[in-house]
Amino acid sequence: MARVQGIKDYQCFIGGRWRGAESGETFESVDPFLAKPWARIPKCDQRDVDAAVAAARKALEKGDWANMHPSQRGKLLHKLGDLILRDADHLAATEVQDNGKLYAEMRGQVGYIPQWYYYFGGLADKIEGAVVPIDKADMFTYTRHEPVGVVAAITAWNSPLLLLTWKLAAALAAGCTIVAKPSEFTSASTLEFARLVEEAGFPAGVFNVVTGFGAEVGEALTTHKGVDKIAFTGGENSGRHIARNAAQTFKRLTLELGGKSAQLVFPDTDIDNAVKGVVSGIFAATGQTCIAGSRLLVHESIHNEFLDKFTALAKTARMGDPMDMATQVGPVTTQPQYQRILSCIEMARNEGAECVMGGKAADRPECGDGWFIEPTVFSNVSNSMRIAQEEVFGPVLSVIRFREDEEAYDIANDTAYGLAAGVWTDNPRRMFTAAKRLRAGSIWTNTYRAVSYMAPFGGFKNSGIGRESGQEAILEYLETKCVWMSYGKDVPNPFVMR
Ligand code: TXE
Repeated sequence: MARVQGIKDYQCFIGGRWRGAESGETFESVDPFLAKPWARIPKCDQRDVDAAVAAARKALEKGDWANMHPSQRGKLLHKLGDLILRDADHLAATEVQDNGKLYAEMRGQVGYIPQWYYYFGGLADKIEGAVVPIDKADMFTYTRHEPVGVVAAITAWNSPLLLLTWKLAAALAAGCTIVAKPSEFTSASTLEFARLVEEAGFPAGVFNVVTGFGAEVGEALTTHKGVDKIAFTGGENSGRHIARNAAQTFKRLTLELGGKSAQLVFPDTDIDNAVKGVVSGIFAATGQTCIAGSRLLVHESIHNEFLDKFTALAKTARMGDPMDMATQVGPVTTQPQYQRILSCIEMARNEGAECVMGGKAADRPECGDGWFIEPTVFSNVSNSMRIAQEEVFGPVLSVIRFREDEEAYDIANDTAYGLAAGVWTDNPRRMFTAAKRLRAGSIWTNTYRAVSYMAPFGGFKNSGIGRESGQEAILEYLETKCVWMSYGKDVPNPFVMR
């Protein structure tokens, strides 16, 4: 796919209007492969956030959206899905120019995104309350599920539209209104996407995009009294800070904060399959994924064979321009992230881990000026090392040996995170035991990195709060109201509880 040449100017989308930031200021978005700016983005501040939240509140409380029948909401979601499909090539190329991930991966993701809008569009008119068979005489009691309100959707740079969609499709189906804030590193695709929301015919104010930095725009949103719920994907520290902000007005909260997921390889597995699965878990997307399988727990009896086969396959990975369909490992998205990965590699060496592959910035000619890191493997890692405990968010694998199954489960669980785990075995007893013993939101057996609009996704422990996708995700965007109606003739004793 072709890149945008020169610098493209973007505007934010507030209350159905395209405009610059109130301050008139902008900031640059940088292409990670070329290490050069390619887009100018409005630098919003508190004033823009106030305007966006006011527009979202207005749309929530009065007018076309507030009065729209859920079936009609579902139709709009469906239409939005169709438009995304129509423009998938363009949206995917925009994401690649912003985040440097492979076009092959982003095109696949964007092509799959419509499914969330179809699925949640179908759910919009099936949000049913219940009649409670109440234990009081002459009383009719029922529940209503109502939209939670104005949602601040704050996303990270690794998969901007997918992460937004996981929030937006459920929130729109529930009847909420949204102020989205994409990462300052990757704002462009969310702004391109907003054009499709407009074209689909959503009323003004239902979906707004403010762009800018976490400390300014993110802070303004997460402390705003007009915001009822925050749905966030990002780093653990930002998540902790946001949860503190949310507590001030008890905003509802969904957090997806990454992980340190383990891939457990048992001796009865098909080694060649497991090798492919572990490679895909850590080197696909250059390891910049919340579900990266960054710890390999391998049985000591197959340790050497596995590692030989693993490094042999990983060494064949083609690095280069992410727009090229043949490229398998692209650059790191941001310069701070590139520096962080290199410092994690240094840290692992200092802790005594043995680097058996990579371990440095890539200086291959095909990498140009991009922020590339060689796929890296550390063996002889102990689970107490920081390299085994901290999320690197890059192509760095830590290899740990185990002897007993129970030991493997204990090591896998010995982390502050709990997002995902991979299990490689042909033994059904191990499959079920691992699924029960591992404390993580997604367990993949003989597969890895599978997600679906139908399957709930989220983390245990420090990996987050709440679930996205699947039927239960809609509950994250609803409040339950209980309505009591007495049809008795007399009001009973007013001095006691009924
Ligand atoms: O994320 P941030 P960063 C992890 C990964 C990475 C680390 C830091 O380990 O190394 O996080 O990445 C907004 N109030 N993940 O610094 O800062 C910010 O503007 C409100 C895991 O890029 O958390 C952006 O829109 N918002 C993760 C979003 O938060 C704030 C994916 C994410 O940025 C804010 C990415 C504040 N005070 C990184 N501060 C995953 N779960 O997959 C920042 N933001």
